[in-house]
Amino acid sequence: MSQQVALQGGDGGQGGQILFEADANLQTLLDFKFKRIFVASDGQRGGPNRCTGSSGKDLVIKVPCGTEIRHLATGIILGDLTEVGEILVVAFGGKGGLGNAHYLSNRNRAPEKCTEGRPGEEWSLQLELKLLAEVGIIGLPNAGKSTLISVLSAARPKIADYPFTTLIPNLGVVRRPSGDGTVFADIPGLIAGAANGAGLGHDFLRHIERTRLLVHLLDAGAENPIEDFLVIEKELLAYGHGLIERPRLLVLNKRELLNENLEQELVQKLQKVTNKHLSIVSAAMGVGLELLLEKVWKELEV
Ligand SMILES: Nc1nc2c(ncn2[C@@H]2O[C@H](COP(=O)(O)OP(=O)(O)OP(=O)(O)O)[C@@H](O)[C@H]2O)c(=O)[nH]1
Ligand SMILES: [Mg+2]
Repeated sequence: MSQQVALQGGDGGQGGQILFEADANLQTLLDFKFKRIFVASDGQRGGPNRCTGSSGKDLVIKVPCGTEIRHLATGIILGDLTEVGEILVVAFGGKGGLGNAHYLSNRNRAPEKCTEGRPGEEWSLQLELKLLAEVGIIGLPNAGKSTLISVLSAARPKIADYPFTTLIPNLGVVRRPSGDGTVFADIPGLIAGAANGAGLGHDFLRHIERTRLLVHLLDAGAENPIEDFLVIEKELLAYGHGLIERPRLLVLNKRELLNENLEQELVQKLQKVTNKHLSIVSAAMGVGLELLLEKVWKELEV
């Protein structure tokens, strides 16, 4: 009798599934530089007495919030994990095989037949991190972008009087009068030809793709702030992804470097060329920042 039971083999267990989960403690995708292949565990063999094997353990891969997951070959976006704890199942485990108990008949009480389990899904995926900031600060190198975020928020990025001080974006939370926080991103400087790889290129602009507002910072002490404005506009256009249509506030920084007459003249010229209202600030001296923030909050209300 026990022999007969032993031959009624149960089904194999389902293979584990693979899923991504957005984790608040991760800020980068660096872990994936070193580990690129992920395999969930197999389902267990079926046991005697029609006992189904246990399912394979799921494999949970943690990624930072803001990770976009694409199918590598087609580029189709499978998911965009923006909220902490958000989950995307990317591969289902293979179905377990059928044990011989399925082939029992009155004539054959100990069939040697069974069905093999199916392989689990296998995908090549591309992960891309796009920061989640509502406001992006853009401009040429040295315009004072990092200085601005450092005076508006608790962020403490490196600040220096040479170009390309910022190499990776800095995030800072700026408090509204209501106490709510809004995330600002200070990104590396753009230069003419960035779309073709000049300077640090323009790939980092993906980090401001999700912003609702851009603050374009101009250096009042530069030789030609109007030309500087046009350079950045051109690069935004070249980058695409709708950035050129994003609402922008134009801000002239380093105000104290201009005397009153020069300031008037420059402001008028800039307004004519840009057709935009201009905020004039000194990030370093903390001048004009309250007015600037008022404008930011107003823009974000819309
Ligand atoms: N005079 C004056 N200098 C400023 C002001 N804001 C920033 N700076 C100076 O400008 C220089 C560049 O400032 P950063 O904040 O590093 O400029 P950035 O735009 O982040 O530069 P990159 O990271 O290289 O793109 C530093 O020496 C700052 O101290 C300002 O309002 N007035
Ligand atoms: Mg900087």
